[in-house]
Amino acid sequence: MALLFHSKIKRNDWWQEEIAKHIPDLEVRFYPDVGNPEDIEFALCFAMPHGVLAGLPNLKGIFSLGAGVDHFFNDPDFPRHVPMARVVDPELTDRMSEYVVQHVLNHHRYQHQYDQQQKEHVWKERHAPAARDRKIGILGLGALGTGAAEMLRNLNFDVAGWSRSAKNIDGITCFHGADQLDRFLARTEILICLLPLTEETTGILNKELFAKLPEGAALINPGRGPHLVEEDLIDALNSDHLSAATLDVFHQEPLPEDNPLWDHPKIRITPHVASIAAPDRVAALAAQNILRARAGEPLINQVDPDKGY
Ligand code: NDP
Ligand code: OXD
Repeated sequence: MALLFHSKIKRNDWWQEEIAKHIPDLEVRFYPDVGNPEDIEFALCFAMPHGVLAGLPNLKGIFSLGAGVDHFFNDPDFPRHVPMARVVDPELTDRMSEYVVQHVLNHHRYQHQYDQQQKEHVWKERHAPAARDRKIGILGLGALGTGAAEMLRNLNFDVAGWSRSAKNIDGITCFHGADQLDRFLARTEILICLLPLTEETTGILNKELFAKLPEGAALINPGRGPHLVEEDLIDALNSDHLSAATLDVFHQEPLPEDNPLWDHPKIRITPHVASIAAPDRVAALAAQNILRARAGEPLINQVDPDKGY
């Protein structure tokens, strides 16, 4: 029996070695070299071409190479009955928290405005409030949202978060559900989106939501591109309702050269690098789950196909 691997980053020999460290007798095949589809017991992948997983009749487990699993559900033929798992890993969380802190500090200390001032040779001081008086809001209080919230709290920011179910996190003001979203937004000066991409969250960063943020609020989106309605962001920045935005993820990646987001003076762009799980950790997690699936045990970090994350 074999594992089928697919990633946009081609380091096949390396993955073979990493997986062999844990399960030496597992044959690893690299898409598109599937061989006999009946041999494939597991898949470890990101953005596998649509329909491929549905053609593997003996699959016992599907593992995402990343934290997000929207790439699975985008496939109309995705075999939802096969147990699936995603990556939850402290190092992945720490890297995301670093990204969030880096960009929160930029917005908090007006770095976007100073970058512009430098281009225009303008000397104009702006004094940021104390961190305890800066209100940060995180959409999504899962593995990544909670990690970022805690790191920001430890820098003394006034941090709130919003999730689907109720939470109780030390030092974080927690809101949940559609009924509490407006109250959460009304207090948020720097908004970070760390939601998974689902039917419910697609397009959530839109003009109605921006209108509920205080004047001058900033946005950081390391979630997924389709969370954002790009035209609504451009309008909100042009009208000065929002002051600036940092975007890591996009509807189309790489971001097409002619996309207007590139040149907007209030937008800072990073190329989907907010966080990444180290391959040795991903291979170790997949190996643990392979052994569990073979023993008929539930997977670690199992994804609920009904919730979509
Ligand atoms: P989790 O599944 O751990 O957390 C998701 C959070 O979102 C949970 O708190 C959940 O609420 C909340 N949520 C989901 N749907 C809703 C909803 N409809 N209304 C309110 N809250 C909702 O995910 P992670 O924290 O591990 O990852 C989040 C996302 O980050 C990934 O899905 C991926 O898109 C993105 N990501 C981006 C990376 C990058 O480099 N840019 C790297 C890694 C991930 P509840 O707790 O109640 O279930
Ligand atoms: C992920 C990502 O989901 O890298 O892990 O975006």
